[in-house]
Amino acid sequence: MEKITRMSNELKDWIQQTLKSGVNPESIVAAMVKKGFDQAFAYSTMLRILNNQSLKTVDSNQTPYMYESIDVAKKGNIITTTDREIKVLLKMDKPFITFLDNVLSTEECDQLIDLSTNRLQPSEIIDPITGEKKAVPGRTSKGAYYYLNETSLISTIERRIAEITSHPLEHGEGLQVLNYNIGEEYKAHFDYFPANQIDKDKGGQRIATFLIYLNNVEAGGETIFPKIGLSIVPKKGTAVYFHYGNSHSQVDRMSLHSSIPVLKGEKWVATKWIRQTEINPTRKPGVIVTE
Ligand code: PD2
Ligand code: ZN
Repeated sequence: MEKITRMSNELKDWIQQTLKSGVNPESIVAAMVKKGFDQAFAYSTMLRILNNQSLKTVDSNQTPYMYESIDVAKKGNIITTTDREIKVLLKMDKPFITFLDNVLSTEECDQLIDLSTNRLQPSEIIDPITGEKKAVPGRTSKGAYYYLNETSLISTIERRIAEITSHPLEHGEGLQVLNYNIGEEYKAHFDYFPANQIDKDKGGQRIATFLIYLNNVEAGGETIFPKIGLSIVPKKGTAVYFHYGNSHSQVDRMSLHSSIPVLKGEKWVATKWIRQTEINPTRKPGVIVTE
């Protein structure tokens, strides 16, 4: 169904009144999306109405997120690893996002797709209430999961990610390869865990995501950051790296993101979620949908 991208004056008045009555902007946006509004449109309208003051970026029980300097941002426009030169294409501070080119070679992308094709299973999320894994309509892709250093290809990729991000390989969850067919998507979510599901003995909170694009998608399939109106178009061998957890254990709600439906072709990505400390490498990954 076509999403609504126009706003009547009545609706604008209603939003202003509702904001005045103390309702949180994010709840209003969520209500608009439920009513059929395009999410990016709903956020940009809300920002306009708020005179471009930033939207609330934290849980109600969290003090404002404190942005800290991120190692990648200090590495210049070309990041040199032991085996590759990575080119920085885009940098953003708040939320911290960087888009990188030449992260994987064409051959590495193809090999990872080949390795994963027979291993795909319906993707699951972790239920934020029960903590159990389950398939949900909001995440229609299929996924293949790998243990740390499972093959030499996985090992090479993991070492490279660790060198680029300066986060030790052991802080990373097992690599996850996702495949989306036409119409498949991953609705808006945060990658970090709700406070009640952080296991301090198993790496603690997730603080960053390294997402590698393994193919070009003919139409659709962008990774969207709806709160800032950013859309990343998949390009084979590139990666988006975003950071959302600081040394005070705060999480950045500006990191909300989604993968919009593939319209033509298919989409392959590899995701590495990074934790605060070393995790048990036998644990398989999962993601929380909270919005
Ligand atoms: O495939 C994507 O673009 C995407 C978007 C949002 C992947 C993830 N999140 C993820 O793996 O967390
Ligand atoms: Zn995600």
